[in-house]
Amino acid sequence: REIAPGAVHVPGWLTLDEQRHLVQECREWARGPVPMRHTVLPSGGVMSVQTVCLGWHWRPYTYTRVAHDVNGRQVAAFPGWLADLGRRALADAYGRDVPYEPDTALINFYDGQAKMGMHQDKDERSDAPVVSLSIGDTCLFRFGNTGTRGRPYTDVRLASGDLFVFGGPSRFAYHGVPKVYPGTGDPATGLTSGRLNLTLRVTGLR
Ligand code: MD5
Ligand code: FE
Repeated sequence: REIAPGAVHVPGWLTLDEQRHLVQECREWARGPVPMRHTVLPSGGVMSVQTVCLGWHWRPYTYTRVAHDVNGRQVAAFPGWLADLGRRALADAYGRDVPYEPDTALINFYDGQAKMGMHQDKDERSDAPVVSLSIGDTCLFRFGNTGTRGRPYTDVRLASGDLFVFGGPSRFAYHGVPKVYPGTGDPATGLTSGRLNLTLRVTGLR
């Protein structure tokens, strides 16, 4: 389960009921106030994943309360129950209670063609762990290293219900999603195709 120091994979952590609840909530969050959409990069490129944010609106390379790049509206609040879920996730992954006050969630939807290139998550001003929850189709997740975006990698399949925590020395490692495997999810989650990934984060902003 410990892929690297601080990087812990807990397969099947979410119950089916929890996954169904999260899928329902994600459908609602995807509607607005800021709709889920493909993020446009400063280069002009368009991300293949679709994203909606809670608490803070992420745009490379900043977080704001208001989605200036979409519709100028303030994003939906980060709910207390989701912070509770994040604390339970950390406790189960690390085997001890850790203080954790996430204030933003990035919710990514991958259709069968979507991928995410190797990158580091450096827009947060905090080294607190990132909690990642996967629902729907299985993906190939590529966990790299902190020094370079290239090899060595550890490839891991992330399936529906899996928890991954990235803390300590793994917080700023390169990582990406080279592939999703269509048709591998359980329709009982309420998601009939594609993959949802929720990441809970501490922005360090106020
Ligand atoms: C995903 N999302 O599956 C991944 C899961 C993103 C993103 O990469 O930026 O939205 S989060 C994986 C992650 C987060 C923070 C640190 C590390 C991995 N890491 O150090 O490997 O959609
Ligand atoms: Fe990332």
